[in-house]
Amino acid sequence: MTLIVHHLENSRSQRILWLLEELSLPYEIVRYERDKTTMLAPPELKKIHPLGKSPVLQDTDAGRVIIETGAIVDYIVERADGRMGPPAHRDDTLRYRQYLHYAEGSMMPPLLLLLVLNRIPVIGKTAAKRIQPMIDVHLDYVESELASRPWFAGDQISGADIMMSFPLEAARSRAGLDESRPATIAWLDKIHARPAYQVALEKGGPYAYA
Ligand SMILES: N[C@@H](CCC(=O)N[C@@H](CS)C(=O)NCC(=O)O)C(=O)O
Repeated sequence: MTLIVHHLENSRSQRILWLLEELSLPYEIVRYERDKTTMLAPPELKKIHPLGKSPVLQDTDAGRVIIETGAIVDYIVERADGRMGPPAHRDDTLRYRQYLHYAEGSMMPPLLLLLVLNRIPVIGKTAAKRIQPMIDVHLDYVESELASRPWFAGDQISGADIMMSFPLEAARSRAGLDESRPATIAWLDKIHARPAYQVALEKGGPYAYA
């Protein structure tokens, strides 16, 4: 099995490197730099997949190209015989599934909107103030969840934690996540201290959120 991660600097795809390191699976990385002005991915990424977004996982043996972080996490977990996948307990399984979708489906959209609005002079900053309360609802929910269990799905680290890392790192860097939400900050510190996270960071290159 040859897995190639098409990895954009300072991006969501850092999560895939972290997952592969947690699982000790062999993989290769093709690194891409953002355009310095637009911050978009370079056009070469469109040669791998028409959307030109990262992450993209290429499985050369199977002749497959997979996009969407959650789908890539599922694919890798399957390849790893379920390690880091849905836990055995039914409630934990349901939470695992929820967070796999929640990270990109619910939490990332307002964070992305905030980023875009903050780049628009004057009007953007005013509009951004309306987005912050929406993000706060998510941050309060996550804080209550992490105050009641050590990992997102339950007692064990899983793909749910991998998925939630990027929105929470982004929230800390640009959306007011701070020590006033101690369980979430403790969880971030805990994932950042993991050896696999650190190795992934080293291999991935520039990542402004850790
Ligand atoms: N929901 C998708 C989002 C993919 C996405 O937007 N990736 C960003 C990286 S943070 C990207 O490639 N941005 C560069 C661009 O849009 O050109 C996923 O989770 O894979």
